Parts: sequence; structure tokens; C-alpha cells
Amino acid sequence: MKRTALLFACLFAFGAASAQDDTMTGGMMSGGMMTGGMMSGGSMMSGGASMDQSLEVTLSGDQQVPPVTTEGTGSATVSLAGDTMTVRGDLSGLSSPLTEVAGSSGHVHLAPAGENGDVVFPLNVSADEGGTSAIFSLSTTLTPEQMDAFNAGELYLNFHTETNQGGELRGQITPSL
Ligand SMILES: [Cu+2]
Repeated sequence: MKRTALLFACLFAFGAASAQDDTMTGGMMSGGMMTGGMMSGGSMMSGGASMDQSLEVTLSGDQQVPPVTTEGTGSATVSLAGDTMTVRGDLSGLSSPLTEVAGSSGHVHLAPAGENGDVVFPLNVSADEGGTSAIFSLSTTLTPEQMDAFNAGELYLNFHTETNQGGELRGQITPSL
């Protein structure tokens, strides 16, 4: 009974808040979007050194060094707006579950194609129950050095699995310049 009352109270409070602050809720939502727009707008202005772009990155085992044979596939959209890099993508069909290496099962690494390099950023990886498919994302600011690496095609996405701890899928971020 108490629980029901509490639930009602919550619902009422929620309902009241949304009814009362209808304009505010709307305002907050568009405010959020506007903030995003303003942020990328600001970065675009301050960035200046590089052209904003959006790239499609294909993940595969044969980009690994040495190459990995896997049924796993994936892709990502990598965008650069000013000095803000945004990564969004998915992968599936891994040979074994994703496993965390250095705090995440997926990272942005620094090295040209054909070479292995250090982790630059961990990716936010959300795996399914079996761990063999996932979605991932990242939004981060690049230093001038990292911008240079981006423009030189020396950043790559890498995903680590139990049977391929050194990486099962790799996708070189290659600017179309
Ligand atoms: Cu990694």
C-alpha cells in the first residue's frame, strides 16, 4: 500500500513536473541539442587547422598485425569537427567474447597501417550478452599532435577478444584527402 502510494507520488511528481515544465522540458531538450551544436560549432571555429570530415571505417581481421582470421566484421563512422573526434560503430561475429585490455575491450591506437601502436583512447564498448557483438562510441578532443596523427591516417580502432588479446578486429582511420 505504501509502495503504491509512493509510486503514485512519483508518477504524480513526474507528471506534474512534465506538465508544469512542459516548455522547460522542451527547452532543456533543445537546449541539450543546441549545446551540442554550439560545442561543435565552437570547435569548428577554433579548430581551423583541419577540414571537418566524416569517414567510414571498416573493421577486419586482416588489418591486424599479424593478420587474424575471423568471421568478425564491423564498421564505424568517425567524424572530425574542429578538434573533436566522434566515433560510433558496431561489430559482430567475433570468434570469442570481447575482453578488457587496459580498461576496455576497444581502443583508438596510434600507428600507421601495418604497425602496432599504443592506446590513445579507450572506446565505450557495450557488448551483447555473449560478448561477440557490440556497439561502441567515443567523443573526445584531440591534441594538435593527435590531429596530425589523424590527418596522417595514423589512428586506428582495435578490439580485443579472449582468443585474440592483441586484437581481433582493426580499422585504420584513413582520411580521404
Ligand atoms: Cu586496444
